[in-house]
Parts: sequence; C-alpha cells; structure tokens
Amino acid sequence: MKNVFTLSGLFAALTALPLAAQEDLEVIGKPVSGKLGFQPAATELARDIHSLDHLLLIIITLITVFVMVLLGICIVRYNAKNNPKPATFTHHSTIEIAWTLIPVVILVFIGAFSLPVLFKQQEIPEADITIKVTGYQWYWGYEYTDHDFGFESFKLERDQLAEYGYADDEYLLATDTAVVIPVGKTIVMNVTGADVIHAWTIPAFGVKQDAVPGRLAQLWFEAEEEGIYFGQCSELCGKDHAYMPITVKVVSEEAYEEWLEGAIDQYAGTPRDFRVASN
Ligand SMILES: [Cu+2]
Repeated sequence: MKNVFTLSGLFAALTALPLAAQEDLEVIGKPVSGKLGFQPAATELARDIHSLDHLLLIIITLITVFVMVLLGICIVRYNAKNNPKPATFTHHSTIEIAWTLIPVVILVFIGAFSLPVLFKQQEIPEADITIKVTGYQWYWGYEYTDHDFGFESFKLERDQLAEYGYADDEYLLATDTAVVIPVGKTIVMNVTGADVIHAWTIPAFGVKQDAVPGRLAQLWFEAEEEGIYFGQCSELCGKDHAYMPITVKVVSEEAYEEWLEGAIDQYAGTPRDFRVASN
C-alpha cells in the first residue's frame, strides 16, 4: 500500500504542470538574433546603465579619434623622408603635465557619472518581496522567504517549449518554473551558490550578481513593465553552464496574489492567515 502511495505521488509530481502565472505576457527581455546593443531597459537601474554606456561611448570615440589624428600627423609629417633632420629634445614639461592632468580630469568626470549608478545598485532598499536564489550545478533554486516556500527551476527541452507557452527560439532561455513578481514592487534577491560560483542575471533589469558558496550577496530591482524576461547563468560553472537559464515573469499585482496563493498551496508554504495570526 505504501508503495502505491509513493508511486502515485511520484506520478502526480512528474505530470503536474507548474502553476500558471498571468497568461498572455509579452516577452520583453530576450536576445534577438543579428541585433546589437542592449535589451530594452525594464528598470531604472538598466536605464542608468544604458545612459552611462552612451556617455562612455562618446568619450571613448573622441579619445580614439584624437589619438588616430595624432598618429596620422606623425606618420605623414615626421617620417624619415619628410623630416630628414629629427629634433633631439627629450622632454617637454607642458605636454607632460597636460597628458597627466587631462586623463585625471576625464576619469574624475566619468567617475562623477558612474559612481552614483554603482551606489544605486549596491545600496539595497527596503524590500517589498524578498527572494533567495541559489545556484546549483546546473539549475536555480528560488525561495520566497516571506512565505516559507521554494521551488527549483530547470531548463525546458525543445519539445516542452510549446506546452509551457514558449516559442521555439526560446530554447536555452525558458524554464519550467519562473520567478513570478508583481510589477512596480521592490524585489530584493539574496544570491548564493550551493556548489561552485554561478551568477544570476536579467539583462533587461540591469542586474548581475555572482552566487558564491558560503556567502550571501544581494541585488535589487523594480520592474516597470509586465512581461517575460530571460537571463542565463553568467559565471562559468561546469559542463552544463549553458543549460541553466533564468525566467522572470513580471505580472500585475492581482495576478501575483493569485499565483502566490497557489504557490503557497503547491509548495507547502506558510499560509498567510497563519502569519497574520502569529504576528
Ligand atoms: Cu554557470
């Protein structure tokens, strides 16, 4: 009798589809074949990173053009044919002071823009929802610590994509279970690794954090638009490193509440009534 229960339980676990969150979510955070540049920014952090990148691109282009022009002048004007008697001086104080000070000014200028962006990422705000994410060889585990439940998230095989509502080209991006979060809420993720170092990232959110065994690191974001966002493990972690993608579904507040009720039930979390009563 015991075996029957065990087997039927196992069968139920294997055949049960994970909880559906909101239907008809648009896929926003996804790499596009043949395109360059960033995925669309879905958080303030990502927008900051994009504008910093834009600023750096302008500065680096100006510097590169300047150096190329100087090189060109030297090649044309000071080659052995055009300049048979070369100058013999070895020092030029004004130029030496200039090429020391100007880079310092440029770096301080860049720092004035980049450090506030860095601090905004690293100063973790008060969380609306806290999720612990653990990297394993080779999948991710998520714990909704506010409600004492957790689940694991595995890459979908090609023939499973349609069943779970994903497109064919979302292979290596889509997972069986997704991190479900409500739009416009501050999410804090506590990131760690169980075996080796992994890294949790969602490019459209502008977040990436190493998951180091024995340490808890934090990241935060506030997604501004409902949709599906993909990421991939970003720290080489062994043979299946390429096969542990990340799926985040940003849903409406109501859809999140509904999903949460089902998730507490399915993953045996602490019911919310109990929490209220025990507080
Ligand atoms: Cu990895």
